[in-house]
Amino acid sequence: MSLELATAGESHGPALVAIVSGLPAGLTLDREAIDADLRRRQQGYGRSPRQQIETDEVEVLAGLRQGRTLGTPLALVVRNRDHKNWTWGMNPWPPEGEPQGKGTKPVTLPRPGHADLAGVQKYGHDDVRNALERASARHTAVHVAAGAVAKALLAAIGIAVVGEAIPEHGADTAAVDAARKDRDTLGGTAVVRATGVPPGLGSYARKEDRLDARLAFALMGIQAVKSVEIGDGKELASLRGSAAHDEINTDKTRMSNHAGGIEGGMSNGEELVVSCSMKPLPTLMKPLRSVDLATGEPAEALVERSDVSAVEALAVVAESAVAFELARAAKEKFGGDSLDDFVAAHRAYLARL
Ligand code: EPS
Repeated sequence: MSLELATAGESHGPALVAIVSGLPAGLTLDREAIDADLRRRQQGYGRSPRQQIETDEVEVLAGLRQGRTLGTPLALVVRNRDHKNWTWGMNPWPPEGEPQGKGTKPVTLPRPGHADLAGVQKYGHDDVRNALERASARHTAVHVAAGAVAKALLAAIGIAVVGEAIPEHGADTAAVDAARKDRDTLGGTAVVRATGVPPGLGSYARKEDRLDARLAFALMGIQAVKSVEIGDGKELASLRGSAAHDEINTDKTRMSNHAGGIEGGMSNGEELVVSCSMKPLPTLMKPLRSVDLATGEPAEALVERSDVSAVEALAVVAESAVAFELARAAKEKFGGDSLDDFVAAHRAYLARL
């Protein structure tokens, strides 16, 4: 059974939820390891005051018994603590009593660069909040919880995945301070590396199977990500073939790793190196020009509490996305309804190689 992830949840609604299906039975999960990744995602210089409200922790509702997976769908929940301030405005049901708290008035000032305008046009909303709540990067929290589960599965076959922010732009404290002073925002780049990846995850058989295409899809699906590179990425376009490719040693390792560990849509046994870059966040304290959807008049875009930079969080979210996609490819390759079967298939494959 393939590893799949489904999520739901609005930024200021009661909770974010995820269902991970296709996990083998018998995988031990460590609640503290999942919560540690959730905490890592909340950190980083330049985050919003929202992070002082949230203390993300995972709850498991199904699929786990006494810390071990049952081979049934795993249901994860991360509560939005800020919801207590939005119980009227983000109530799933028609709220009772007088409007109170946040989110009671319709938002009509779409932010350039956010999902606001196209979101209300597409779905026919008259309140931008109906679009922005789900478009918010808040929901990456539950993706990180699912990624931590994927990392546990990968660890069983010796694969480790680590993301880090490149220390420039939104991951540079001086640049963040300067942007905050100017009431502006910053983007930046995160690199994810995976070690222990055996050759042959993914396939050249169909474009949907290609590991590079799948990683690009997973990373481009993260809010604000605008580009993805595998290995040396677009820099390879300016090199000659003789300088771009990774020559092969007799033990089948490589003399270099320009390819970032992927050739022909498959892992090649070298370290996997993938990077992604995010644009500056679109909620500006010094708003850009927009339109008031209620009046049709020119207006400044919505100003509300937000991050100056979320690049450090991107590194954790990207790590989770890569981990989930690698776990999915590993599950396809090695199968197994139980963890023992999965691990045994991996061991037999390495023995054959
Ligand atoms: C976000 C806007 C901000 C961020 C949020 C993403 O939310 P708020 O308006 O509630 O301050 O804090 O990120 C998170 C809440 C989080 O946990 O990462 C957006 O518009 O994408």
